[in-house]
Amino acid sequence: WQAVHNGTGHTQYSGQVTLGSVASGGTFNLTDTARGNHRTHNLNRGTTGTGALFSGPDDIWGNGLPADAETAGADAAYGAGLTWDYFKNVHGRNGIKNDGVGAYSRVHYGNNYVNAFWTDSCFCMTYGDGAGNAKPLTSIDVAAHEMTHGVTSNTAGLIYSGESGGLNEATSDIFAAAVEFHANNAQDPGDYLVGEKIDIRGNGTPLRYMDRPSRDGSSKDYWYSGIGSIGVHSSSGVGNHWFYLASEGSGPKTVNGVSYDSPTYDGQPVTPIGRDKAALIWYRALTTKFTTTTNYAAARAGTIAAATELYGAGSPEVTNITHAWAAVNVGA
Ligand code: ASN
Ligand code: ZN
Repeated sequence: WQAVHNGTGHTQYSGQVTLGSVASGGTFNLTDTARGNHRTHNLNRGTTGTGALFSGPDDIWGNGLPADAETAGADAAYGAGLTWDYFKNVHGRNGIKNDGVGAYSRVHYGNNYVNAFWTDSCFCMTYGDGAGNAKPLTSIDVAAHEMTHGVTSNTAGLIYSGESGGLNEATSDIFAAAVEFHANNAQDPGDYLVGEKIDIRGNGTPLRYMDRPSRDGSSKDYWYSGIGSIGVHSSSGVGNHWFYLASEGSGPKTVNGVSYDSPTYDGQPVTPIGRDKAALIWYRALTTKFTTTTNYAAARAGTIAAATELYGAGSPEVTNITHAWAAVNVGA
């Protein structure tokens, strides 16, 4: 006999949250029946296998501190739930494969592991605990980034190298930002930064910036011939910058207390359409226009086609996103 519950998570990054859980034989486990039975597992420093489904005698998960093994589980479960809800509520997508079936999360991967990743073969996402100043990689944006890799794999299938690899990475950063804004969590409000909670470099800076991607020292603000030869986490800058410009426009701006200043390649200003429309356009392009080999020129064409279907030929949305592509040096 099983009963669906709503447990209480005490997360490290997002405060107290509600988590889907199941009661079975006097114990509770972290299975989210409202989201395709998405499960959260503890690898307990292992690096292979499924680990153990989090379970316990109460329905309280974590204490807000990383020393409690359940805390990372609470954060990961919360991030997966927010990402599920975002794709469902905003895009009408019912899970990673749009079939209502949940994935699973694995936390406490290895020792001092400073990364997180999605794996197609296990249909799962995995989180390290960080090391030194770098905290556990279980923030909302990192969870949304990794889960979005699953969505990309099951839609456009953007090959993870060259320009399509940069677009694959940009897609994960774009929806990471969108999920974080949509969540509207008081402890972790939405921003156009990636991994700002993790302190991965130990100096308080985020992993990536979308308003001016080169702020991280390696990402590119603008397309150039040969950008397909650099790392996918750097060529993604062009797509991230496009999304920022389309959402918020060029120049200085403060959103949720974070200050941005987004430049343009051609020096021309970009008028924003807002992040909700920009995200709808990207999702429609990802799921109906992009293919495994889409490059930046094709992404421009695909988003313009998607925006034309959504808002009409000659609409301000089409005009402004076209300007945003010119502003990242992706021309006609
Ligand atoms: N965190 C990285 C990512 O999702 C892991 C990787 O580089 N494969 O892109
Ligand atoms: Zn990624």
